Amino acid sequence: MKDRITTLLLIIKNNKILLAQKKRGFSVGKYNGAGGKVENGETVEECMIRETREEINVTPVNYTKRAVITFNIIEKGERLNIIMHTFTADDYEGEIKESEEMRPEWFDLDKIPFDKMLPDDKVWYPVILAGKNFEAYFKFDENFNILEQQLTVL
Ligand code: 8DG
Repeated sequence: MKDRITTLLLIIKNNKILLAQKKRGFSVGKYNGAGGKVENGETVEECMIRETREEINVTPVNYTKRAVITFNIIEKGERLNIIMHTFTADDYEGEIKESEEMRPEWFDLDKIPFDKMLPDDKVWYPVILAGKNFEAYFKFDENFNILEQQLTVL
């Protein structure tokens, strides 16, 4: 089975979280952190910083790796593991700006729009927000329903 390495960054500052609404791609209309696929020769950290600059125009400050989440999905009829290295940052440099890909927006931590997010997010965001690091696995069917899930706090 093929693997795809990706990153995600959540900026959490002053009791608010910065999410961004995807303007194109597989999860159009949904809110997510900044992130994308690791490119050739790049470390996951370099990818996380590059994707954040490209998508919301800021550079993360004080970031930490918090989780590795594996999404086992079906793409073009084949099972694929998307491995997502998940970071948080408590600050950033620069000015937050909308890009062609994402429209950023701050949310209170108790008003995260899970109904407009991918279905696994409501499972693992509370773990991150509780300050814990973890590893998780989600298996999806072709309609992005969760078939199996595991989460281990580290
Ligand atoms: P491209 O469209 O420019 O080719 O791609 P990209 O920006 O490099 O990557 P992408 O495939 O659009 O990135 C998908 C992002 O979404 C990446 O950060 C990983 C993340 N992601 C999933 N599945 C899930 C999920 O179920 N929940 C969350 N929160 N994020 C997810 O791929």
